[in-house]
Amino acid sequence: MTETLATDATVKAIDDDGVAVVRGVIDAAQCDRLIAAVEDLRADPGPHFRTLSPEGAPLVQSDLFRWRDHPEFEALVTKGPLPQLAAAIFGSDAVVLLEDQYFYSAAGSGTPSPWHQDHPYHPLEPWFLTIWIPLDPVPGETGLRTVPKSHQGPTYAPVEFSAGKATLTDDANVLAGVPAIDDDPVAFPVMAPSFAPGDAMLLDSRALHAAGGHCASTFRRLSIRYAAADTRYTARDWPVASFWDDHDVAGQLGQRIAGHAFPVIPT
Ligand SMILES: O=C(O)CCC(=O)C(=O)O
Repeated sequence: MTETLATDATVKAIDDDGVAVVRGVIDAAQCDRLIAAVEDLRADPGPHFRTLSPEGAPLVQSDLFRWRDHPEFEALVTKGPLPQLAAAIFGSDAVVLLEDQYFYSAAGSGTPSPWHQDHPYHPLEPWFLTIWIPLDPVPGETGLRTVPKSHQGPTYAPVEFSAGKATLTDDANVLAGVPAIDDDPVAFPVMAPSFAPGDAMLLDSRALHAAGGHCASTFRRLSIRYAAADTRYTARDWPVASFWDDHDVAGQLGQRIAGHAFPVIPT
């Protein structure tokens, strides 16, 4: 394994709290190149592109699985600090690249990313890692916030992010809804660090988190998700992200997901 930004404290924080913040994961020049890449990809939306904001409202948009379409995204997700951080967290030499996602909020937008866990959107076990990175200065209190230790609690129903075309399959839901986190600071003490562009929040996929809100300036950020090498497809009796219908592994219970769609990244 090559040099990594992850310290023992980072690995322990993910284990104990489900969250760790790592500063300066990518530098200003790479943030600028990734901002340009987000704009290139917005101009050429993929099959999973969604406008999340209600019709007529200032835009909040997102797209997934674009790393094969842009060399800047490919370099970010397959080389350097991100896979190395994930490998250190999973204690392995290789990780599975699960998903790259960008979020774009236009200046003046106000559509938040609601409180949710990443885990229930994916028919996978065990948990996986999300690395969230702001590329622009975070406008106000719109950075990622989380409830430390919530990765040890219940799994709640996935929440639909999109005001337009749905992102979830429509299976019957058997899970309780996410509680009103901001209304109960005793039960749900929220951690809301400040971020500079290029800093990262690492999250266990079972950790409750939210982001967004009123953006006085344009706010672009990335969520890159890595899974442990032995991650397998499992059945869910609740809605999952609709893109799972497109994957060969869908329905193959117990099947490892590593393969063409979800490549193994050696570190
Ligand atoms: O940046 C955002 O608005 C949301 C990020 C997030 O919640 C996620 O990627 O799971």
